[in-house]
Amino acid sequence: MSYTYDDQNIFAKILRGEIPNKTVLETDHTLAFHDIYPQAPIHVLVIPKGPYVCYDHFCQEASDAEILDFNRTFGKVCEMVGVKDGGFRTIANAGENAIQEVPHLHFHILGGRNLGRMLA
Ligand code: DGP
Repeated sequence: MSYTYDDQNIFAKILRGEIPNKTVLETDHTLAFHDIYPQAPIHVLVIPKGPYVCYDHFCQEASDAEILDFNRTFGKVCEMVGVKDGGFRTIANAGENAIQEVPHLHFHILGGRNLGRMLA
């Protein structure tokens, strides 16, 4: 499966500085920022800076440096926003069935309340 990246998506615009964001952490390859429509007291998005539509795309085409940076940044962000003690949920929607709204890979980090069961 090949992916086509739309560089007019909202996160591409955030990465280009065309739309403001509330940054939690920025590294060479990764940006983490607060979700504009938080679904929990803590709701942060972690995105690679590279043009990847979804996690599968990222895993197939990102460099080792990008993958390492994304994962290490994810861990640092969890520490920074304080979700580790109470626990948290990570979601990465991909494609139509998951109703992915923004076609640029993003990991949601949700925490700060009991999130209920997801896989019921
Ligand atoms: P998803 O359905 O997984 O594609 O989630 C997209 C998320 O992106 C959703 O929780 C709302 C968030 N979002 C959409 N537009 C913006 C924006 O302009 N700024 C920020 N910070 N978040 C946005």
